[in-house]
Amino acid sequence: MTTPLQKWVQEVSDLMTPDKVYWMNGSDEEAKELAKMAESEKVNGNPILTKLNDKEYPNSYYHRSNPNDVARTEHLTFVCLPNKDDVGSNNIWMDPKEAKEKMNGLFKGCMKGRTMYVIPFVMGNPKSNYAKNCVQFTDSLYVALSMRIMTRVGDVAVERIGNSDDFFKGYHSIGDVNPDRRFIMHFPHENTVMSFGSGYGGNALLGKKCYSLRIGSYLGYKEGWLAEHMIVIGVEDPQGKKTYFLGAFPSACGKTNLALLDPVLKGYKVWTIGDDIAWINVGPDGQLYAINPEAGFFGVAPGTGEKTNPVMIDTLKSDKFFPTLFTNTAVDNDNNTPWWEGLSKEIPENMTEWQGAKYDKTSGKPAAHPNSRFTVSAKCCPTMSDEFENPQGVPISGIIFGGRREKTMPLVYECSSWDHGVFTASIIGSETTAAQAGASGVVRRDPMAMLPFCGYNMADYFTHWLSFKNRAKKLPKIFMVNWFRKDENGKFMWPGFRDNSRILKWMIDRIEGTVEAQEKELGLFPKIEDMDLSNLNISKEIMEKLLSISKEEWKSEIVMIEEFYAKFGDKMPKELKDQLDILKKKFA
Ligand code: SAT
Ligand code: MN
Repeated sequence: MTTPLQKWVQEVSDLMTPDKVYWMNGSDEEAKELAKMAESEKVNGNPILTKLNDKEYPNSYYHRSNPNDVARTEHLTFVCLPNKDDVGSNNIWMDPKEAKEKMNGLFKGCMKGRTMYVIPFVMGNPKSNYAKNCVQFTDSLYVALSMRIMTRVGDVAVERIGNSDDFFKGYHSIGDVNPDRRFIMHFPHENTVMSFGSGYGGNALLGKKCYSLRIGSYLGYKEGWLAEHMIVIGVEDPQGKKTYFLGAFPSACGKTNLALLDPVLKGYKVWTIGDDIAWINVGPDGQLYAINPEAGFFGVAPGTGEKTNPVMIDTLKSDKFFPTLFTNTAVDNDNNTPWWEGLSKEIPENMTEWQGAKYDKTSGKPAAHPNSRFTVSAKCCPTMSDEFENPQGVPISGIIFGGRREKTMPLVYECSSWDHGVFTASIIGSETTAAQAGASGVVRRDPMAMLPFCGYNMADYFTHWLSFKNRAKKLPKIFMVNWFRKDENGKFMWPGFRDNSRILKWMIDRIEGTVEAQEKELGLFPKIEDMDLSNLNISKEIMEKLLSISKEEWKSEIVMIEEFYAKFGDKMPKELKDQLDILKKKFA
C-alpha cells in the first residue's frame, strides 16, 4: 500500500525528474557520507564543503554561497492565502493558483542530473504533543546537512506520519540561484511552502522561519497557540530556583547573546532552551508553556567573540555533533580556521575573504560577510537546559521585549496589564545599524519582532495575542528593555552583555513580588535601590537618565506609532487603540 507521503514524493519526483531519490534517515553514518560527497562535489568550481581544522573546530566545514544569495529576500517572499485581506499589509500576497502555476513552471525538470534528498523531520521533541511532522525535499547537499543540524531528521518523522496526510510539505530546489527566478511561497491553509532559487537559511531551511514562524503562526491562530520569534531561557538564582523567560528582539539587539548569557551576578546562571523560535501553548494548569521547536542554532558570526558570547565560542568548538557548518566567513589559511570580524582583535595575516579572494587588510572591507553564519547543533552548547527536551515545555513567568534605541526608550520597565503588554510589544522599534541595508539610525517598527514572520494579517495576530487573557489562567509579566540608550555625547550608558543579568534579577524579584515598582507614564519602573548594581561603576545620575522619560520624545514617538497603526486598517483591535489613547493623554 502506498502512503500519502510516498504518493506525494512520487508526484514531486515526476515533476522535478531527479536522477536519484534519496530518503534521509538521520544517522551519523549518513551525515558523514553526505559530507564526504559535499567535499568532492563542485558548484561553480568550489567544493560545496571544505573541511576545517579538526583540532580547533571539530567536525566543522566551510561553505561559500553564491554572492547573490547571502540573506533572506523579503521582497520575494509571499503568503498565498485565498483571501488577500487575510495576509494583511505585513505580507506580500499572491493568488494561490497563480503562485502554484508559477512554481510548478520553475520546478518542472529542475532536478535533472541531480539527487532529490527527501528529508523527513520533526519540529520539537518527537515525544511532545506540541511537536509537528514535516517533510522537505531539496537538491542541495548543503541544505540537507543543515536540516540535520537545525531539526530532528529521521525515520521517527516517517513513523509519526504513518498513513496520515497531515504533515508539512516543503518543496525546495536551489534551481540556478538566479535572483530573477527566486521565490519563497507560503500556502498556510495547505501546510505547504514552495521555495526556489536560494540556498540561504531562512529561504531554504524550510523548518525555520517558513514553517516554524509563518505557517506556525497561522496554525497557532487557528488552533489557539502562538508561534513566536523568541528566545527561551531559564534563569537560575543562587538558591537554585529557575525562572523561565521568553524574549523577542529585532535583529542586531543581542538576542543570541542573551540566550547564551554568562551572568556577571554571582550565583546566577542562564540555561538556554532556544535562541530564535518559541511555540507557546496554554498548559493543563492554565499557564503558558514554551518549547523550542528547533534542534540547533543558525547564528550570525560577526560580533561573536570571547567577550560578547564566550558560551557560543565553546559551542562552536565542541565535538558533540556532526557536522558544524560555517558559511561566508573568512578563512585563516595559516590555521585552516574560520574567521570573522569580532572573533579576535588581531586580524590574521594570511586570509581568504568570503568571496574567495586573498584578503587585503588595507581594503577597509570586512573579510567575513556581515551576515556570515554558523550552523551548530544545540547538543554542542554547554548551557543547554535539561528542559530543552521536556515534551511539556517550560512554564513561562516573564516575556521580555526590546529594541535598539539611542533615546526615548528606558532601560527597563514592566507592563501594567496583559493589554498594556501587548500594546507595548506592538510598538517595539529598533534603529537600523550599518550591518543592515538602507540608512543607519532610522527607527523601524517591528511588532513582537514578528513583522517579517507573521504568516497572516498582523491586526488579526494582535487580536489573537489579546485573546490569551481569556485562554490562560495565569499570565506571565511582560517587560520592555533597551540596552542601547546613549548620553548627550553619544556614549552607551549601560554596559550591556553580562551585566544584563542585573536586569533579569530585578524581573525575577518582581515576579516573586519581593520588590515594589514605581508607576510612571509608560508602566512600572524599578526603584534604583532595588537593582543589584554591586561591583558596577555606574552613578545614580546615569541610572536616573537610563530610566527617564522625555515628554518631547514621546510626543513625537506617539505620532510615529499612529502612522504605523494606520497601516493595519480597521481590523486593528480596539484594546490597542484604547491603549494608544491612554498614552496620548498622559503626554498631552
Ligand atoms: O532567516 S534566518 O533564520 O535564516 C536568519 C535571518 O533572520 O536572516
Ligand atoms: Mn531570527
